[in-house]
Amino acid sequence: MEEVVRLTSLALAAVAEAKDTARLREVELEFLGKSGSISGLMRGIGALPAEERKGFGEAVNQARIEVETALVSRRRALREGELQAQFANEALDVTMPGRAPNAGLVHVLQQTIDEIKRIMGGMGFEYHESPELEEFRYNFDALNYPPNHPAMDEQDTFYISDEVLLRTQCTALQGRVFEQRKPPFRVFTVGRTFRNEAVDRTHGHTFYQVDAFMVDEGISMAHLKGTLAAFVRGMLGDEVTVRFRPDFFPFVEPGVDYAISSPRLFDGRWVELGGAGLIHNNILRRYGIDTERYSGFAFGLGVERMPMMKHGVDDLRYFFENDLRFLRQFA
Ligand code: FA5
Repeated sequence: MEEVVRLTSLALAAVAEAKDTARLREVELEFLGKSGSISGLMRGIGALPAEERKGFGEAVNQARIEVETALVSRRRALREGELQAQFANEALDVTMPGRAPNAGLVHVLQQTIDEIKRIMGGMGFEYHESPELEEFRYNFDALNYPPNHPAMDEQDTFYISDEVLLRTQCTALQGRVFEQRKPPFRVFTVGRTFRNEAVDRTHGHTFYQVDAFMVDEGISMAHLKGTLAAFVRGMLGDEVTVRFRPDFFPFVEPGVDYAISSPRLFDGRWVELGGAGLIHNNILRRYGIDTERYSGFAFGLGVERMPMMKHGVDDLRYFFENDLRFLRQFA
């Protein structure tokens, strides 16, 4: 009997001292497991005198129950503590500032191109893609340049072969459309153009152009000027005025260069934006269009000029240098 009391108090002390549930499991096996010391007491029961056996058995069971109860409550307490520790360990501070996402921004020229497409589209012009690597015949022949015409020298460019070149003007789209479409139509394109140019503040070897043209009955210079004015006002504000001056391009007659000015931009100075005119009858006839019935206008312009005016940028080379300090100003 003393052994029962001794083992019980040993077991209870071990339970109380266990620091974690793993240790508790060891204590359980040590005393109550199959070969545990309290379980082992029962094995000696046969050696006792018969009248003591019942009392001894009851005492051992009592001891077992007592130790088991202690184990259960200690385990609960330890588990609670272990969970608390785990929670503390895994705690997330949801108020901590996050990592700022590293978002890019749309390049100022692309912003301008998107705006051009929106405004031209709004005026009923269909957008057409056209190739940067262009055939000589579309870049020049189809546009009424006679062979060896000096006007070609103004657009000296990069030849891939005698027939293929980097286009010098987006007007090269005209022949491709005239081959496939019958009037009326309104079409435009935006894209890169290339010229073997002495590069300076306002001239690049690579730059963007918009080119638009429209063919319908009774189209006149008035439609051209009205369309251009609506377009540049959409881009740069309602106060913009458009000035025409006579100019020569083989593919228009009459031809003009046009400049724009706004009291709010560039100190009201005139900025030449592009060339325009009524599509030359030679071109219309070449594509079988009845010039008694139809006429058309065309205009082209340099894209960089617009953000230069709008933001007071005095050198177009900034647009192509990819200096983020410059580009981030247009976020
Ligand atoms: C043309 O390219 C004609 N295709 C425009 C045209 C279209 C006339 C339809 C009539 C009818 P020009 O070479 O002037 O024309 O160029 C047009 C515009 O492109 C210029 O006014 C200018 O804004 C821009 N540009 C021309 N060369 C450069 C360059 N090297 N760098 C930047 N912009 C340029």
